[in-house]
Amino acid sequence: MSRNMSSWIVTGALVGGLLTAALLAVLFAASQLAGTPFAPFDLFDWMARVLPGAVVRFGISLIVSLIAAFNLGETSSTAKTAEHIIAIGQLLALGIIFGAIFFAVLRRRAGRAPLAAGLVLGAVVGVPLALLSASLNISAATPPLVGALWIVAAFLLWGMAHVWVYNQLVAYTAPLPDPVSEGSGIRAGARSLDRRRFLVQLGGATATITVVGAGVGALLARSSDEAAPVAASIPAEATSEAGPVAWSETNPLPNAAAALAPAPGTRPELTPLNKHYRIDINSLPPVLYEDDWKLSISGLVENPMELTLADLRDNYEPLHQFVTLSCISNPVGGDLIGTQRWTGVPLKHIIEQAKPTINGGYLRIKAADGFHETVVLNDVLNDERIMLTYAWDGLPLTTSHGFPLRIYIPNLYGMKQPKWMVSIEVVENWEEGYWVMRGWDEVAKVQATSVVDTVATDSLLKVGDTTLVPVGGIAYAGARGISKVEVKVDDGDWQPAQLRTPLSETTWVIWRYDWPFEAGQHRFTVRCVDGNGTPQIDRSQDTFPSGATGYDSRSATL
Ligand SMILES: Nc1nc2c(c(=O)[nH]1)N[C@H]1C(S)=C(S)[C@@H](COP(=O)(O)O)O[C@H]1N2
Ligand SMILES: [Mo]
Repeated sequence: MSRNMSSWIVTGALVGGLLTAALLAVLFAASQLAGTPFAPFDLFDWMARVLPGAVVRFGISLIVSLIAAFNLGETSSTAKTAEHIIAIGQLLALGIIFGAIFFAVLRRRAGRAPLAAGLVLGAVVGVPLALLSASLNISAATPPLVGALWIVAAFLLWGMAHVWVYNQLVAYTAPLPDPVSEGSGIRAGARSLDRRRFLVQLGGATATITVVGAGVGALLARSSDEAAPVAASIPAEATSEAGPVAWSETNPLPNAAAALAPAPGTRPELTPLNKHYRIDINSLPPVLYEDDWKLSISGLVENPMELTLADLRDNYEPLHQFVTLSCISNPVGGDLIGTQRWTGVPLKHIIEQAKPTINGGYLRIKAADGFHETVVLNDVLNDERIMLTYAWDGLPLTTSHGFPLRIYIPNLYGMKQPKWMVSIEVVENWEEGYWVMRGWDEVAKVQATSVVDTVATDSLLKVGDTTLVPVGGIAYAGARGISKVEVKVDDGDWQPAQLRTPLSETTWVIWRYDWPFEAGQHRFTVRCVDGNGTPQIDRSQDTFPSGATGYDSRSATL
């Protein structure tokens, strides 16, 4: 390759990077302003769906372990931020590569490039992205066609900008009319200076667009949990003159009179709504509007149904359940677990109205983001706790947590429980759900787990002559409940902890152990036994494919 050619390729990469950064900023600002799709996230989400399960799994566990290793904060929100950065970086890299290739191709013909070449470049990158975005159609507020046209238009402009820049650079480097004439050396030097100055100006202009676009976007950033789409659906229970109020703000917890108080530093028994972990396959949560939404119940039923959110809320007696939800990707002691008060309708009542035919055996649930799962029909008919959920803490579900409707199934990890539900189809045969197809456990029953939240070294207790150190945390075994928690200090014997009355039979249980103070550094390990008498598995096992097992422990210096 000639030196000349490689310098054009490097310039093409630079120009591609600058123009793509500016384009991304404009796409971002528009997505925040007008609700158009943000192409990098759509590309990322598409890849998450089509890449082999093992690759996706590797990516997720790498991100989760990096967050833990470097203490980067709450796992699920940090992981989403990391995904966003990767998504943007990926498209930027694509822009750099295409810029380099484009300049190399143009350079093979002498002279100026036609504008049509830019249209071709824009179409080659923009059309697939637009199609992908329209077919996913997850989080954009604009109709798919509008979103697709916008993306194509933006990329065509981006392609033409490449041609314009290229032609400017050609003009600065074109051979001079009379190479032997006096002074041409000086003029060539001046031109290369002009060329450099042009590139610097280009860098300044694109940097300005990038910063302004990103800034405008960030200022407008529609919080992913904006109230707009849900405004119409506040349950009667939550309305007051002051507007919607969370149930927990005005009601005592059902175990408020429990004898045992949590050790200081134990996590909140009811997870605040904005602190609940969020895990799903979307860069941005799907935005559904109550007015356009219906739950369809079809398949092997005598009486197919279409239910609005108001139907679910007004035509059925609401059921309130305190629920602990855990992600199967939660490592031992991890933060992908939370407890809330869920409100909905037992699915049994609705399915009975739809009248499944004799050969119906399973419910196939589909969600707006393409997620899906299969539930055993008999389980639904035998367990009223399996519930279509429309409220958390007395408020409509937030966009991130599945508005308008999600399912609750006791005893199972979150991967079995679709958010953003759109349909239930009664089918004859079992089918693999989204994560089961990608290698995860078919049943996904929660593993018993227990966690040391706190060794409260600054809240020592005096009882007579002894000083006690409150140690505490949670234990959880799904709907099986917890019958016993034990704590071991260093290599001592297992000592029974006290259990606080839980919020319900399906939530975590808060435990506490007041340990007689001994100076020095100590290691506190916890284990539990579920309500059926089955002890927590002690063998350490990774989250894949059936959920993590093993004991949690924490060191403290006293
Ligand atoms: N539609 C849909 N539902 C979904 C998912 C998803 O990606 N899409 N993720 C599941 C997983 S893996 C978990 S752990 C829970 C998390 O629910 P949360 O985000 O409300 O905590 O949602 C489940 N439901
Ligand atoms: Mo999950």
